Amino acid sequence: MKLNLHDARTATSIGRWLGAAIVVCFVTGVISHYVQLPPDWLAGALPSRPSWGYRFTQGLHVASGIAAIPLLLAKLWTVYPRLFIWPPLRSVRHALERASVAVLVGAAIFQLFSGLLNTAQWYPWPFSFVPVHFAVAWLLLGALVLHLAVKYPEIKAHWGKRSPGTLELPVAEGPDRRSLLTGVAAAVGAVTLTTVGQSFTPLKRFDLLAPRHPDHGEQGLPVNRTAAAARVTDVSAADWRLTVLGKYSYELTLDELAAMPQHTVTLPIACVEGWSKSADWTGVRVRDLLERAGARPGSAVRVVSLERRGSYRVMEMGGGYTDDPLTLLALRLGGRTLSPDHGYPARIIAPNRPGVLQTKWVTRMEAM
Ligand SMILES: Nc1nc2c(c(=O)[nH]1)N[C@H]1C(S)=C(S)[C@@H](COP(=O)(O)O)O[C@H]1N2
Ligand SMILES: [Mo]
Repeated sequence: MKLNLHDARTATSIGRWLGAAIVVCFVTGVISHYVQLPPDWLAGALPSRPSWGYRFTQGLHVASGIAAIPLLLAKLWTVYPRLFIWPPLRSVRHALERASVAVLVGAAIFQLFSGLLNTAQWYPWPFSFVPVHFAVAWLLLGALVLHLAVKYPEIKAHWGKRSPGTLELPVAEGPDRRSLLTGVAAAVGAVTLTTVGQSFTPLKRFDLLAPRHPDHGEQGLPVNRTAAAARVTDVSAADWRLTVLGKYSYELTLDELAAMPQHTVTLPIACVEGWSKSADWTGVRVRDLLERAGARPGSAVRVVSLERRGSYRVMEMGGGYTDDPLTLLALRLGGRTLSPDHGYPARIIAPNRPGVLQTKWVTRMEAM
């Protein structure tokens, strides 16, 4: 007799790991969303420390999402016979339950695969990723809470190690539950180990499957949008000016900027797409630039790039970041002049910020 692994006990065992991964992914995703697109009331309160905070939460977001993929596949395999139960709808309550499971499965598949494709910068869909991924996250959370409520009696009955009513059948003729769970755990371990090095650099030598390797890129740092893609390849040091707007607006040449007090900080680029890499940046403190324009300490700033179009041309940064001595308008990376792809002649680097907000090719700063 074959042990039936399409049962509630197996579904519960895999389901709790899947549920945990989805909850971690949801929480870190919401953090990422509000750090990247804060409402006005939050923008001024976002903390710039710990400097590795965003790297940690976003690394966890992408890792938990990737780990959830084999868990979701295993869970769907465990429960798929229920798709074909007959009669398909027994009552109104049953119809509603099936509809909620359809939403849950659809939302989970959409989130995990749209997120995975996003890490590869592949957007084969006609909508913009961030708002849709964010909205469906809430749909997924709602459907998950409903599912847990509906299934509570079954989950409770099968949660413990030795649940009553579960017959342990002979395992000789088929894979036993333990083997299945070990296999699923091995799959989760394998996809995690071969991708997590993209942000957790101690494991970078195992980074075989992630789209980015932290060491691959100019000046030892990956590049998301190149100078060519942003059409800012023809910057001339002689013509470039930094304009700082405030009570006392002023303009600086590149030489004048380089003559201001320079500071070196070690901070990561932590890309929303999942890769992170720390580097040494040298430049002028943003707070010194703002102070010189007569801005109050802790003023917010709007930063404008030379880039003509693109979602990251203009960036706003709250007072928590502008006041931090680690926040620089950087001119150098690893001791050398920034390469065009890394934002020559000047780019923002701030602690605890998503990579998308580390604006490259800066030309103007406006105290707010
Ligand atoms: N002006 C501008 N700045 C930008 C971007 C951009 O598209 N335009 N991309 C951002 C993104 S998504 C990331 S992850 C970082 C990457 O910095 P790097 O290319 O120097 O590693 O730059 C950010 N700065
Ligand atoms: Mo990014």
